[in-house]
Amino acid sequence: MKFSETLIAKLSQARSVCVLTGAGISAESGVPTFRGEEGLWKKFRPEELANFDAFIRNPDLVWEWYAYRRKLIQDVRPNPGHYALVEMEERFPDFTLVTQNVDNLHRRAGSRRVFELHGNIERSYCIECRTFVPELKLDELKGTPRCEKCGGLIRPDVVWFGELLPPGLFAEAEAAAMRCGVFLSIGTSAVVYPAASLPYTALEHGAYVVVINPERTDLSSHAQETVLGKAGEILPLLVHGLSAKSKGDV
Ligand code: BV8
Ligand code: ZN
Repeated sequence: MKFSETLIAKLSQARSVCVLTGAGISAESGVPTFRGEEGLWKKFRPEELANFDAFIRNPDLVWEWYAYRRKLIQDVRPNPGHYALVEMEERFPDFTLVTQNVDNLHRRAGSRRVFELHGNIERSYCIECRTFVPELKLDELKGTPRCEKCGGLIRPDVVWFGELLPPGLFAEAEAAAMRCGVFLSIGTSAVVYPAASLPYTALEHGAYVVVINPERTDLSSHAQETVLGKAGEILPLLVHGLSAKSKGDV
């Protein structure tokens, strides 16, 4: 895999790097993407499940779906793509990892500063008294869990369509996109907003924007580069290429 001189040079000089990830970075761990062939949305339509009204209409159906995804995520492990981003966090003084994924795999890989824009499927809270409930025992999960304090419905701590992102978090992600020298958009179709606006914010502020994806995305026609391939294969090579550069091997 030969990376462009420019990409290696830009990354070698960069003090500030911002990364946006989507479902694609977890694909090689065995987590289905949303719009891929085996995509999650193929079986379920988002508006049916990932929004508050659907939850109120049929909380059992929505919990069945989240329990299915939580079980799936519990049985997989981070892949070399996740671990390469942990190494990047060590390497760059100002490194910001922004993810749309709710699968907790970046944290499990060891990434410390992770902006979970759309929440985390491993957390849940009461819609009435907002109490966060401790670890929900999945195998005991029959139907919709209730709040021990007030009896209210418990929901997963994820951002549903039509819901605002965690206040402040998106503003911090946007600030990172504005100040970064290099912005990597990894494993995302970049169609869900406002997350998908981050690479464009970086472009407007002069960053070198690179798409890493087995296929071109809407962003590819605006980004400086699109590196075609799987994140779990590309990212370790990129980190390796950088360290080789700094050791002056190349
Ligand atoms: C909001 C959590 C304010 C839940 C998710 C502006 C324009 C148009 C629409 C809107 C707009 N602003 C707001 C909207 C509405 C909406 C939206 O964006 N709709 C889209 C569909 C058009 N946005 C919202 O509702 C947001 N809230 O705006 O609030 C507001 C309030 C009221 C009214 C208006 C506005 C909230 C959005 C958050 C929704 N929650 N997830 C859950 O997970 O259950 S979104 C969910 O879907 C994910 O988090 C992610 O964001 C998205 C899926 O995208 P990807 O992760 O990119 O996955 P995908 O499958 O699409 O692509 C995978 C890619 O990986 C592919 O390109 C593939 O080629 C690649 N790949 C595959 N294998 C690999 C790989 N890449 C690398 N390596 C591999 N091995
Ligand atoms: Zn409660």
